[in-house]
Amino acid sequence: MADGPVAELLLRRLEASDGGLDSAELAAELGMEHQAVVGAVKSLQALGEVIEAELRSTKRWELTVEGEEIAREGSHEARVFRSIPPEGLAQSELMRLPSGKVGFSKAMSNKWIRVDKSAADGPRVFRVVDSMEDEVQRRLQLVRGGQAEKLGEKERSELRKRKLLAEVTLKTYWVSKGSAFSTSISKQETELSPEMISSGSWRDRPFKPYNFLAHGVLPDSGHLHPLLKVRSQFRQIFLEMGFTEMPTDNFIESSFWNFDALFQPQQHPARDQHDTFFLRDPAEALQLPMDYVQRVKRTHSQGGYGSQGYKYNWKLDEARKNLLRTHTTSASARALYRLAQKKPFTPVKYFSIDRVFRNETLDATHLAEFHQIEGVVADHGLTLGHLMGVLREFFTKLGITQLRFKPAYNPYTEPSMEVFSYHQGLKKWVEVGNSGVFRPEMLLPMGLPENVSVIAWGLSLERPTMIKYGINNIRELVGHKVNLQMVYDSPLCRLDAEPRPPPTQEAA
Ligand code: FB9
Repeated sequence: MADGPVAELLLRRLEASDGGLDSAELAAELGMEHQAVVGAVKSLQALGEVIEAELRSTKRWELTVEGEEIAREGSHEARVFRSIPPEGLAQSELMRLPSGKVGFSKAMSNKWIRVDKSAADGPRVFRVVDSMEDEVQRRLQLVRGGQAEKLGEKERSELRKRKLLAEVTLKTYWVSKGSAFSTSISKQETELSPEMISSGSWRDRPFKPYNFLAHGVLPDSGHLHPLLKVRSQFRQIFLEMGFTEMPTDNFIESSFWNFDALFQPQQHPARDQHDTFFLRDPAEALQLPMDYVQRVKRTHSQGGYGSQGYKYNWKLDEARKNLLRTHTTSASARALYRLAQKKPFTPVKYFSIDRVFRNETLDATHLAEFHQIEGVVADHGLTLGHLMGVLREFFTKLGITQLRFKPAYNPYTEPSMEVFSYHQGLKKWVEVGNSGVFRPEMLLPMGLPENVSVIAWGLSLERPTMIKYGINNIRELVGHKVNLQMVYDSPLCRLDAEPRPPPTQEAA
């Protein structure tokens, strides 16, 4: 028989039954595991209309492990009673018995035994009655025999309170004949083989119906971390806007490109241990374009290009110090310097998305590293208006339309603006980034033409990812505490679409 002996038995019982049968009762009758019958029901269901099977959940009483043991060995109180000889038993000795503690108090409350506290060598326990009925064992055996209904509610709840009995919900099937019911079912073909076609035997062979609703086995595949899903969305946005990605394949940077080239003075607080991870080995950058370095030195110490500079003694050693880059704006500086070497000047749009490192106080939204997203546009006569315009275009593609700009300060941009957006879900204005126009003191020493200005902005990758995926603590997103299931189950990221609630079970 195609689907195994259980299915055969079930069909014959169904044939014999009037109306239908319950899978649990059939299992009990056949003395087999309910699961085996459920397996047969499922395989017969897959054959189409042979049977109808309606899932039912029935509550029934089952003995717990301790209940099973008592049904076999007797109740603790009964065992205590039996262990007391006519001359009594020292209470201390009785308490050492496995059922001692529990049994003693129950036997006492059943007035089966008594304690003589004044006995010579300490309290002694004696029988009060000659024999007793182990009602508990009897009742548990009743349940074990499937006659739980014989017990009264009170008796049942007492046994449940003693954790000897538990009510379990059993999912059973009420099986009835289907429209194509027969006790003999031939194996349904699942494959149309060349032989069948050449022999024509396919014409009279039953084929298993296709289940087009079957989900199919999810192919084992890699799973992109949510951060990488959002990163590819941001990349897509920049590429759509005609930006080119800057190389950022160096976490280690010199103080020169990370700070000095950006006209950030050497005594700026961000340049000390508290904000920046400096390197012990390799401690110093050896390769620096010295002619350009001299111009940066002069701009910092004496000024130039219409700027008074910072009037301090700029030190090359300080600029040589290696560190973990604190922003990808260092990569922008390198890219703009390379651009400046190419004459004549050509306008460019650059972007970068990569890791930056800051020795900051750690909290729920800050780790010592994050991914910075940066956009840079270099062209003739760009103004703050152009910056606001490109920011509107950029954030609109993120699904963020309501923007507000707040004056801010960065050592390397003047004017600078923090960018805020009104977040519907959070019902508040959220800072979504920072931006500004790079200072001439940064651009002219590179060799960029006078009338070329460069606008730029930056934000993090983690913040939008946390908001998109509803993650409140960055450690759930990044680091050793990340639960990989979150990565496996993380839905596709559509930045410009309202976050959809995770699919509910029945939809799944
Ligand atoms: O990402 C940030 N916020 C943000 C961005 C997007 C977003 O999307 C939601 C889906 C809707 C939500 C929030 N911020 C920048 C703002 C804050 O989170 C801020 O508290 C933390 N900032 C980081 C730095 O923290 C020390 C975010 C990070 C940041 C800040 C500034 C820059 C880059 C990253 C920059 C820059 C810049 C400026 C001028 C020229 C060139 C670069």
